[in-house]
Amino acid sequence: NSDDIVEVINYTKSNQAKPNPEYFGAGEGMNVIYVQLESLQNFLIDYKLHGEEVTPFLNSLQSEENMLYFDNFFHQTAQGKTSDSEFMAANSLYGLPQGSAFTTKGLNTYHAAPAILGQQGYTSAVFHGNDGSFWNRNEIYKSFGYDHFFDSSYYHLNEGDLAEYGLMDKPFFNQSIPLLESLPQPFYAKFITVTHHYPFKINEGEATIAPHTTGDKTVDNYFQTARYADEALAQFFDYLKSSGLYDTSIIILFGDHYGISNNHTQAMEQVIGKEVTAFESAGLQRTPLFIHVPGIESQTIHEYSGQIDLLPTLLHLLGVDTRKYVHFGTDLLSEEHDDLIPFRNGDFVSPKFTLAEGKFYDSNTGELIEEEQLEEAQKYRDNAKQKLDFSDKVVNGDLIRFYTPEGFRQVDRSNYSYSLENQ
Ligand code: GP9
Ligand code: MN
Repeated sequence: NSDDIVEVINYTKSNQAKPNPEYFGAGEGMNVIYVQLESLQNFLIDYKLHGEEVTPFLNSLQSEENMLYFDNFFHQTAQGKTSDSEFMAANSLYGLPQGSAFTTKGLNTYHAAPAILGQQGYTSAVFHGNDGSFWNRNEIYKSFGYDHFFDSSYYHLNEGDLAEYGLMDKPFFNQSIPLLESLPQPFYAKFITVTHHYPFKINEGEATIAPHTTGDKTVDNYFQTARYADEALAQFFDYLKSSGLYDTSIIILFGDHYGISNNHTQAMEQVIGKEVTAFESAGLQRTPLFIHVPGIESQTIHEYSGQIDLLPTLLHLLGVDTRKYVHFGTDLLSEEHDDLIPFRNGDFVSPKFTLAEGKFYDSNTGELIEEEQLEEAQKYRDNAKQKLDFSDKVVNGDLIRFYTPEGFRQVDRSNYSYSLENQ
């Protein structure tokens, strides 16, 4: 009931992280361009196969100007996969432990990024080369307050350009350009890529690196579609630079979730050259995060962080006060950022302890912890569980509908329609 939201607000308020004055408002008024990189895991960064870099473009971003790279950023998705990562990035609420909140909670009330920014003069849009009904996107995006959703019906789907889940990334980005240019600025635009998706198939003519040699087809091909995704992204960046958008936009790139599941442990041991214990497997849930903000100094940041942290981080960069919103993550550029990163099953990572498959590890050594540390580690676990439980309470109870932050207008779903005919 409506009292429950008060308890939640008290909890999230007491866990807020003060913005870092060095970054607060650093991107005020700028466009926002999100790129969700399908299945891209962080072990690919700087990985060499047959003596070649697999993702030379992403690698080069580590030394790009005005770029932050986070090498301890984790995906926190569960069965909702891509949709869970979107859900967290838009709301700083956790996805559900089972199923997908996108599918089952599409009609809930949300205070999502497009709505918050929409009320500050931003135009919001999602670009995705798959059918709009996939993951119930065309419904939940209305609840999030997205002005536009350019799904596959807005793109030319030439037969040779199709991947398992829609348009291949290169034609997808190319064809997105006129759509992007049709938006008034400032905009909040999100691109969801698809080529680098299980089972990682690619035509021979498109492949520019030979597969890996582990003998596990999924793992071996993973490197070829990763290379393609990297090239597609490089092309998109060329456009952003030549059009001038690069200098007026915050750009956030992140991997949505793992591509190689735990069913491929043996092959992964060959890939990373060490035993894949439960601890290593938790570590493999790192996905890359890059944030470009014109004018800031480049840095590689080792802070432990997760997808739940993206929204407060972005809002603070834009100079938006987040105190009145119900967020379960914290600004990862803040001195007070919370570096306890829960996974959806109650496991967690943090700089000190990792809980993986029910066992506590020392995050530095990867060894099981000593008996005398157990009590402290259990507190971490309880803390992680509390975050997940509170978030589930909000999502399952549709509690946001009982709370209207001052100066915010609740989203009216009937204002939104994405079909091509109505544009
Ligand atoms: C489908 C694409 C893939 O439109 O986003 O979703 P996933 O299978 O990765 O959750
Ligand atoms: Mn995905």
